Formats: sequence, structure tokens, C-alpha cells
Amino acid sequence: MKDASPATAPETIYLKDYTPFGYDIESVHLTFHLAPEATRVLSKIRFAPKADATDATFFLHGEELKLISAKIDGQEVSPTLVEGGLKCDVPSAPFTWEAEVEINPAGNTALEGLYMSNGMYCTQCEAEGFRKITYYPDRPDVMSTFTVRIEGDASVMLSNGNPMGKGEGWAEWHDPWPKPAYLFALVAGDLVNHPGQFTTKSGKEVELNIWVRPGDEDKCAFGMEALKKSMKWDEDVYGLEYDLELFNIVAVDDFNMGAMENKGLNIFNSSCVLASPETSTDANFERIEAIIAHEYFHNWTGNRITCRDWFQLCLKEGLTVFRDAQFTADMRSEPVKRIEDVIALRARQFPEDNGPLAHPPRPEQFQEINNFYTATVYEKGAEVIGMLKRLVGDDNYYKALKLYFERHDGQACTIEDWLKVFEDATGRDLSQFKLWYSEAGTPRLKVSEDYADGTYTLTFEQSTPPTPGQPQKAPRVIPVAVGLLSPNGDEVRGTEVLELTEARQSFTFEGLAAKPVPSILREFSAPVILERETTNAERAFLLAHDTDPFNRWEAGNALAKEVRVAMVVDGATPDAAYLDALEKLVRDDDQDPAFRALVLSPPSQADIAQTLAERGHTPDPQKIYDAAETFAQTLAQQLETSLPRLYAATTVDGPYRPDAESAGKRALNGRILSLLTRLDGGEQAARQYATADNMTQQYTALSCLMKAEKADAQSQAFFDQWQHDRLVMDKWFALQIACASPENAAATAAALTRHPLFDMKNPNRFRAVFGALAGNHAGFHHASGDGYVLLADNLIALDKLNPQTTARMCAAFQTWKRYDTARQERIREQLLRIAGTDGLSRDTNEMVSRILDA
Ligand code: 0A1
Ligand code: ZN
Repeated sequence: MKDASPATAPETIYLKDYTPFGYDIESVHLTFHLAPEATRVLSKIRFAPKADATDATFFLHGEELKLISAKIDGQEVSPTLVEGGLKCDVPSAPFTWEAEVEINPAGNTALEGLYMSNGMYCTQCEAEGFRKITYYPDRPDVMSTFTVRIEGDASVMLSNGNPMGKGEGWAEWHDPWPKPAYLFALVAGDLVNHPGQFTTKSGKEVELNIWVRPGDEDKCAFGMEALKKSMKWDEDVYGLEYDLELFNIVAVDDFNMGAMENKGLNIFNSSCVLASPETSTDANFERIEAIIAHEYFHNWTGNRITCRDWFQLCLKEGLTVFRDAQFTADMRSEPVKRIEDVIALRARQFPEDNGPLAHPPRPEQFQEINNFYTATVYEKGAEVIGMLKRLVGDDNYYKALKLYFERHDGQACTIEDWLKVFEDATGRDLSQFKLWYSEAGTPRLKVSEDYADGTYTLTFEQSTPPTPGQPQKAPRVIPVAVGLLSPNGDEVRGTEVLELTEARQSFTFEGLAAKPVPSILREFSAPVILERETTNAERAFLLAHDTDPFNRWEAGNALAKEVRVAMVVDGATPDAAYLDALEKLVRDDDQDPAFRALVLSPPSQADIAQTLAERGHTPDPQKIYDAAETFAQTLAQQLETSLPRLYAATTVDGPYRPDAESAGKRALNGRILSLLTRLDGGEQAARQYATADNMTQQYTALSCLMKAEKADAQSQAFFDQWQHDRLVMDKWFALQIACASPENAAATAAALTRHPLFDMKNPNRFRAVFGALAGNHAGFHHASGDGYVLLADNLIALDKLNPQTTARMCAAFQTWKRYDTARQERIREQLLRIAGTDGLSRDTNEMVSRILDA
């Protein structure tokens, strides 16, 4: 009798088990015969056994491949097919491996490997997608040059590197730079291009192209300018020049992430490259500029220097996010960018770092690497570099980076290599600093103060709560930027960076005539949670007087949170002093409109829930929602007489321009319109909707009307106007759910999943609906539990098609332990239902198990 075989437990991969591959690859030749359901891929790879190999096993990764034939040095061989690939006996001297496989791009809904999107062939190989194209050592430390021949009937056929030739039905490409397989790309389709040109600082001419579907060519100009600005900026700031004759960008509609930095052939989610004033908001323009820069910057930080293994992902991602943030700060406004980044960090990374999915920027184990493209690896990874730069100073930072590029160009590196460069360039010991890479969790920084006889003392106590697998935490190096203000508002000590290294540490400031007001953690100099007993009066004082714009915003933000917490916990009424401070600010034309818009933007309801949880309360989503509504209504009433005038004064007339200054003004105008809509029943918003000639103003007006439940006509008009445009339709889907009242959110989302334009296979559309549902805090967490059930139903359905996007969306449940037992029970039920689904993917299984383990 045959035993019932137990379900195989998913394998866990550990950093400590790293072993190099036993072979070098001298060259790779690939030939693709494209056909939607049966593409043939021929590979010809020159392998050389390494003299010092510790493991000579010849294992090639391969998944979902039909092996047609394999040869070594021209002789047919019969490799052994094993779980996840094949093994073969190979010669002990250099040899040529040839294989022919068949794959099915049209049936590939996971969007990893070679797949089809609207009739176009495209690839996504990071992290481990190349193994779905052919048998190969699919690991980032195996690097080679690639020569690619594509045969098919598409008018445009692209791959990495420089073009070698093309004719009727074929094209050939050669990439001279050795690269890992995850940077391989191929695109074939009937595409049109928006061309451009860039001359590098050493005088090399580079041809640029953005390739899109016919009809989208009028949405490429902004992306092209962003690309040229990025190329110039990387030369000016980091001295880094582009290294091929050609740089191609392709827009695809079906894509799991934002974009991908394949060498010389970046592939973009169309939402992250296509832009026009009529169809894109200011926020879209800013994001597109940043993502184009990010992918371009990867050419050096990621491609020329790559990662030894996937545990080192933050080596390329943290650094590249840090670089794109520097770029945006330079192109736009430094303080505004910093504030936006901190808002995003708190919204996405803090919940991760303080919940069941917490992991260090460099994790030490995973089951599915795709689950580690996280806010911790990306955004906290960038914060860590920001701290390093602050600790060593700007000059030393650029000196270390110069050394990094000199020493490691062409290599696959580790975090140790990265830190060693800083140690060698500066003479500094970074062993304690390294804890930021190896330990998870957001440090708490308790601050107390003392003043006597002209001497002011600040005492810091740091501690980091336990995280999964890491119960004990050691003190970290924390750079705390501090300035001191005198009671009359003058700055008596400019910004100084205090370097914390111990669990408890004091710093003194002498010669102060009066007890100062401290401005701590200026520019958010470290990703920590500051805990300090202070008063609303002092926060209002800092909001009015701090010279550090970040901390001025932070003071306002802290006040906004305190006021809402008091409303939720004690049933307080909105704080009058805070309302006055906001009124003063909104009228203060000397202040940057973008800054005023940020201070006027309420903290998110999820953020209030997190703050309540940190203070030991169980957040009630409905009460948080009610407090937000009451506060906004009270503020609107307080400003009642001046709102129409303020609205008129901040309206941006004239042709739309996406620059930061105009966008800042429109953001302020939008905040004012949302307050005004609470009083005028939507009159002004309807007028703005009717006359808007750009998406920012149209979208803002529509969202105000939807929130007021006065948008029936406009919502239909918007649909009629834009139903042909996929990206605008994503907005229409998302907005209805984001603006729905708590009791209607799940039903609105459910209805939209039945809309003819809902397409589960398109990640953008799925995220539009379910990202909006999860983002509607009170709606998703409505006591009925309907939001949880709807999301779980759809995750179960999506997992069969696209595990990667399903797994990422599971994070909506990660904060479940902060809510009351009834909600916890409802969420747990759904998590268990997902976990119990037959044939659940490894991706989703890992996420759900980690969340359940909380
Ligand atoms: N390296 C890309 C992000 C990316 C990661 C994985 C992908 O598919 C699984 C796709 C893109 C970046 O940082 O932009
Ligand atoms: Zn990246």
C-alpha cells in the first residue's frame, strides 16, 4: 500500500548557508522563437568549473519548463530533473551547455518570467523569474555577458545592452556588461517610441526611448525629461555616467511592482511612467519622476554592483531609494520630500517593524524572497544610509561611495563589503552601527530634561521591543539632531548631532540664560519613536518657531494626533488652541503652500490607531473615524468666513504645469476645498469639477464630492469620459472605496468587483480596489467584518493566478492584534480560511503563517 505523502513543508533558506556556485559562466547565448503558448528558448552557456569550488554539484534552477533537449559539448545528455531544477554530470574542464525548453507566456498569469500583457511579450526576472525562462544558475552572484536573438512577428523586439542587428522577423542584442540573470529582459510587441537623446559628461551620445502601446505616445514627454534629469544628476552628484549606447524604457499594463531596472531595458508598470496633465495627478507626476530616477540609478547601485545573494537586497534597494530621495529633494523641495517620506515610513514601515512581519533590513531567512521586497528593506534600508551619512558627514560619505564604486565595480557584494568601505574611508568602527542591518524593530527613545544654573541636560534612554525571533536587543548607534530655542522663539543652539551609543546617555548644554525648548530629532535624523512628556503649548510653540521645517511639521503633526487621541479616549472637544494655530498657518502667505497643505492634512486614521495601540489603548476604528469627522467639521466652521476667499486666493490658474511649486499650491487649494465642501454642500467642488482642465483638480473635486455623497452625476460623467483609459479607471475604482463611509466601504468594493471593468488578472486594478479597501481604515475594520471576508475571498481567488500580488496584499491583516477581541477573532477566522486553502502558493502561505504567528 502506498503511504499518503505528507504535504512538503516549505523550505526555509538561511543566510548562514550561503555557498558560492561551483562554476563561472563565460558567456550566455539565448535564442527565443516566440509563440504565445509555446515559445522555444535555446540556451548555449559556456561554463568553467572553479578551481576552489567547495561544492561542485551542477544544479541549474528551472520551473515550469518543458525540457526538449540538453547537450554538453554537442553531445546529447539526460539530466536528472529534480525539485526546482535539474542536475547533470558534467566535465571537470570548461564545457558548453545547450538546452532547448518550451514555455507558455500566454498562460503565465503570475507575471514572473516571460509573460504576455495585451499581446505584448515581456519579462520580469527579479528575483527568481529567470528560472521560468530556461535552466540556469538563477542567483545574483553568477554574472555573465548575454547575447540574445529574438525571432517572432512583432515589429519591435528588444533585449538588454546594445543592438547587434535586426531584420524581418528577428533582432539580436548584446550586453557587454556581465550581469546576473535577474537583470535579463526581453520585450516584443507592436510598440511605438518616444525618442530622446543624452550626451554624457565624457561626450558619449546615448539614444533614449520610451516604448508604449500606440495611443500612449502623448504621455511620454514628462518621463523622458525625468530620465534626462536623472542621468545628469547622477553625473553631477555621484560622478556616475551611463555605460551603453542605448537606454530603453517600456511601459506594460500588467506588472506586479512599480518598475524594474533590467540592464539597458527598464520595464515599467504603465502607472509609473505614463503621464499627461489630463490623466495624471500632481502626486502621479512626482512619483513617476522618482521611479524613473530610481530605476536609472540602479544602473550603478544594483547593476554594476549587485548583491551576492537575496539577503543583501537592501544593499541595492536601500541605497537606490536613498539616492532617489536625494534627487527628488534636489529637484523639488527638501523639507517637503522629507516630510512625505516620514509620513510614508510611519504608514508602511512602522506597522511592519512593530508587528508579526517584522524583519531586519537584511533578513537572515526566508521561504519566498518576493515577500521581502518590503518597506523595511527599501525605506528603512534608505534611512540606515541617511544615518550613516549623518554620522560620517557629507564629505566622508561621498569619499566612501567613490571607494565603493572603485573597489566593487563588476562584483556581487554584501552589507559587510558596504560597511567596510565606510570603515576604510573614514577610519570609523561600524560594528555597533551594523545592528541596524541585523536587528528588526523600531527603537523607542525616551527623552527627559533638566535645567539648572544655565546648564541644560537631555537624557535619552533607548530600548527596542522584541520582534519575531529576536527577543533581546542591544543598544544601537542613533544620531539625534538637536537644536535649542529660547522661550522667546530664537534659536540659541543650532543643529548638533548627538551620537547615542548606550542604553542611557546624557548630553549637556552650558551657558543658557533660560530653560530652552528643545527641538529633537530634526529632519527625522533616525527612524525611531520619540517618547517625551511635553505639552500642547510647547508643540504649538515649535510649530510656530522651530527653524527646522521638518520639526515644525512634526510639532503640528504631534498636536494633531494628541487632539484626536484626546477626542477618542476622553471624549474631548477639538482643542481650541490647535484650531487657532491651524487658522493662523492657513492664512500665513509667507509660508510655503506645500508645507501648509501638509500641516493641514490630518494624520491618517491608521496612524491614530497605531498611536493609541502604542499607548496601551485598544483602538476603535469607528470612534477614530468620528473624531476625524468632528475635527474637520469644527475646523471648517472655524474658518467659515474666510474659506471662500482662501479658496480663491490659492486657486492656480493658467495652463497646468506639474512643477513642485504649482503642485504645492494645488495641494493647499485642495485642502481648502475639502473643508469648504463640508459647509457649502459641494457647490464649489461641483464648479471646480465642471471647469477643471487637469486631472489634479478634477480628481480633487470628485473626491470632495464623493466624500460628501454628492457625486452621483460627476462619478458617472467621470466614468463616461475616461472609461477607455486604464490608469484613470484605476483612480475611479479606488476613489469610490476610499471615500465610502465605514458602513458602505465593503459593499462598495464588492459591487466594484462585479463591474465589467474589474479584472482580477491586472494587479493595478486589483490593488485599486483592495488597496483602497484596506486603506479605508474604519471601512475595512467595520464591526460587521464584511471587509475581512471580502478581502479573504478575493485573495484566495487571486492566489491561483498571481501568488506574488496576493501575498503582498495579505499585509492588510498585519496589524490585527491591535484591535479588540471580536475583530481579532474575525480576522483570525479569515487568515485560517486562507491558510487552509488547497494548493495555496508558497508566497501566500508564508505571509499568512507569519501573520498568524503574532
Ligand atoms: N528592483 C525593482 C523592484 C522589483 C522587484 C521585484 C519585481 O518582481 C518580483 C519587480 C520589481 C525596483 O526596486 O524598482
Ligand atoms: Zn529598486
